[in-house]
Amino acid sequence: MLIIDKNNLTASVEEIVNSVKVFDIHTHLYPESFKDLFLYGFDELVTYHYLIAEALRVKEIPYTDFFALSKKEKADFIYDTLFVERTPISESCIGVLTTLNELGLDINCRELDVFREHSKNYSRKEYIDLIFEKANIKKVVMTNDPFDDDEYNFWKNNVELDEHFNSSLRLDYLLNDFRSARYLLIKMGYNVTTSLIGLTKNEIKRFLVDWIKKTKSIYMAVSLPPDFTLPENSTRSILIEDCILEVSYEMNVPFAMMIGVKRQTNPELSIAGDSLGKANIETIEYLCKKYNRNKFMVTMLSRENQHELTVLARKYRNLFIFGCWWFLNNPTLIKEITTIRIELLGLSFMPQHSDARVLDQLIYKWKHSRRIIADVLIEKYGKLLNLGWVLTYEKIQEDVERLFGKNFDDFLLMEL
Ligand code: FIX
Ligand code: ZN
Repeated sequence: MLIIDKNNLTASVEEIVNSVKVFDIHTHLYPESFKDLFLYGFDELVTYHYLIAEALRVKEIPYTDFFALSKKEKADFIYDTLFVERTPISESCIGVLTTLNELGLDINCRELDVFREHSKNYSRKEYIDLIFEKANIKKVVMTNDPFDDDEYNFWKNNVELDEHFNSSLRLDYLLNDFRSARYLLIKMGYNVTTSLIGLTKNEIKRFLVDWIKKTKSIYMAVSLPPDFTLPENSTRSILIEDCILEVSYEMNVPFAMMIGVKRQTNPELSIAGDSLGKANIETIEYLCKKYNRNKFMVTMLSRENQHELTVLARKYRNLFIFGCWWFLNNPTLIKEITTIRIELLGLSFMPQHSDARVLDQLIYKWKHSRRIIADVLIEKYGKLLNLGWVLTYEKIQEDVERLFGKNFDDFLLMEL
């Protein structure tokens, strides 16, 4: 047993935070068996939609001209704009550099073909292993959308799964565009009418059960706009209250709500055109209270919602809060939000998920977050030491294991 004191605190926490493997519970990654959906390598890294928004903000080129470029041309354009003409100082730019650095590449080489060639030295399988090892990841959760044509076909053809990739059933289309989803459900063999009568609800539940089983999803998920409200008289509310929550309870598959995204604020920016807004916390309160035997996972996109969401989690153990989502995944906000959560909840939440779309991003997303989580922990453990509390290396390791995965495993197993 190693006793922690002021002299070894910082080094011990850093060592533990860097060495505990992470369960990354929300990503947009796929294993190699999903062919073109599996994104990796330099061009994908540099054409991440976070960087598209930053580059098109400062270069006056028609959006359509940019989107007409090939992947390689887009990467050249973004690299020239953000890394050559300017200093790459934003979080997403630094992320690219952190990733290249960790892969052992010289970030000042400026020869993009050198960066491009690097991933080609490995088979896809080897590259996944390399990135998981560098990022120190145990498992990731994919975002699996049966309403997406490409993805649907992989599942229909019994795509090979990989034990490092868990699934989650994504229901945006069903809940945010039921009219269009209905046609696809009919095509998939479910007898769904326009009015949500008993038969249709049963068919939707049948769809949910079938697809949870087919994909082996460990939770269902949806992203929702800032004005998401329950209870209300809407198709979405009927689908959630009468279909999803029933299946979620019966199958012990939590319902994850990612709340606060304003889709296509600037449609010309395509995937980079989404924004955010403050949402209504009462909706989550209503759900946690009324459906107190259901499990809810929630992350919110607006900074303004973070404090009230954390307070609500103190009131309901069926509410699991996770991650610093998307526009919150910046050092200043991760530090603030993680501190608020630790101060109000102790260790009972999941501080981060990567949201990685490109395999290589796991490296920087987790390296940057681990640094901040370690800083927050060092400060709090320091306070305990000042009070004379006896801390051990093993205990800190247990704490970090909770934050990096065990809390979520326990939540899945919890009996309500
Ligand atoms: O809805 C989501 O899961 C979002 O995370 C994404 O759609 C978003 O585009 C993203 O990549 C955020 O990091
Ligand atoms: Zn996401």
